[in-house]
Amino acid sequence: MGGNLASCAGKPEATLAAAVLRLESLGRVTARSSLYSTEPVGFAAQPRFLNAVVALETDLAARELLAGLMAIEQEFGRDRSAGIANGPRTLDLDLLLLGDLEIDEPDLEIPHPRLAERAFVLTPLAEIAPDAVVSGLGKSVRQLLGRLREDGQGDSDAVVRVESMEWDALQAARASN
Ligand code: PH2
Ligand code: MG
Ligand code: MG
Repeated sequence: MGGNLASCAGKPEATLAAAVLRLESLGRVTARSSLYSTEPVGFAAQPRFLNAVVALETDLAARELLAGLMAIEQEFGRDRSAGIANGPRTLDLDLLLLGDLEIDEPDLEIPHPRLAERAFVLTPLAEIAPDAVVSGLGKSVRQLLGRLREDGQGDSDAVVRVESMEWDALQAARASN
């Protein structure tokens, strides 16, 4: 998940925290990474992003899950019509992995096709699923992140772990539900 514009929920950290709660409508959130401040990739002239990764246990099929994620993006004001590719957004919910499923269709690719190149994805993903094997690539998340770092990515301010009251409060909110 990621975002770099304020939404109806507030700042991006509030949006991401609120989105985790909404993900509970699609299944059970079983793990979540720390929150990271990340350098924009693909289009530089925009604010830094906040990114995180969560694990969701769900009975939904890939397409149903995708539809659910897009509906939640819209609840938080995601406007795809105004979008520059890779540009600023209130909330982006991308499907990274779904078990060992592989789907290669124009509007749905699993595993996420750019996952292995993106430190802002692999760093939080490695926190919650270092040993997950990325189907198609046959490599674990930990291996992919190691390779990215060898290639010189992961310079000091590209992906920085941040503390957030909103994000930390989530645990308490979920526990009391
Ligand atoms: N998402 C993109 C493009 N670029 N950069 C960062 N740092 N974080 C993102 O989530 C991100 C991005 C397309 O979805
Ligand atoms: Mg994305
Ligand atoms: Mg997306």
